[in-house]
Formats: sequence, C-alpha cells, structure tokens
Amino acid sequence: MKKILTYGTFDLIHAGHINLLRRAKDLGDYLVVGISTDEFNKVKNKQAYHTFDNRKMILESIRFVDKVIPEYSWDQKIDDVKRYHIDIFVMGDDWKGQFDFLQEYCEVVYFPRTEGISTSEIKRNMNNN
Ligand code: C2G
Repeated sequence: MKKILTYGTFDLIHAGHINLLRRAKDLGDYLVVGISTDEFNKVKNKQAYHTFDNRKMILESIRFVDKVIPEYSWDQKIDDVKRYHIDIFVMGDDWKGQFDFLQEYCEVVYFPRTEGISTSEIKRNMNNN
C-alpha cells in the first residue's frame, strides 16, 4: 500500500484544495492529511473561518482522504512520515523546496497550484458583496 501525506489549513474548501487532494491520492492508495489546528493557524498567521473541528469533518467527508491528523507544529513532519509509513509527501508548489529535507525519508512532490482560486480571494469577494 502506497501512502501519501500532505498538510494544510483547508479553510472554505475549494477546487484548488480538491485538485491537490485528488492528485495526491492518485499517486498512491492511502492519503493522510494533516490539518492545521486553530492554534497552529495563529503561528501561520492565518485566521480560518471554520473551526478545526468543522474543517476536519469536511476533510474527512472527501472521498480522496483516508485519514485526517492534527497539524500543531512546523516540526512534526518527519515524525508523521515515520509514524504513518509515508511513501510520498505532497504539497502545492507555493511550498516548492520548503520540504525537501523530507527526501531523506520519502519522495517529495510539489504539484502546481490551481490558478485563480484561493481562500483569501473567496473571503475578499464575500467582504466586497
Ligand atoms: N492549493 C492549491 N491550489 C490553490 C490553493 C491551495 O494547490 N489554488 C494547495 C496548497 O498549495 C496546499 C494545499 O492546497 O498544498 C492546502 O492549502 P492551504 O490550506 O492554503 O495550506 P497552507 O496554509 O499552505 O498550509 O505545513 C504546511 C502548511 O500547513 C500548509
């Protein structure tokens, strides 16, 4: 069984997130997603609209996703790769190069971001209406 791992806030889930999750799952058989806790979002300077529990529930309902774990620190990735026996780590290419240190433990793949859509853009449009 080929196991895949990715992380994110996944707030106001949209086609860009779904494209990433689908392509990640297409690389293997089992997709683990680390979803940022509300506390870790503060560290990332991100203010999510949905709470961790709501974002987790939504992710768990996506058919590409097999397991959702909390992301509470920048420093948990190596432990997670080992704990879940991950074969491929995946992120969008806005993170290109940032996680190459994981190549010692698993393959690292950066997918092109989906252009023209982002959670912050959605929030901006909502605020302007
Ligand atoms: N993404 C994408 N296309 C978009 C928007 C997002 O491919 N239009 C991807 C991002 O590149 C990321 C994933 O979807 O791989 C989740 O995006 P975010 O929720 O914005 O995640 P981020 O805040 O970048 O958190 O430790 C890693 C961090 O937790 C990543």
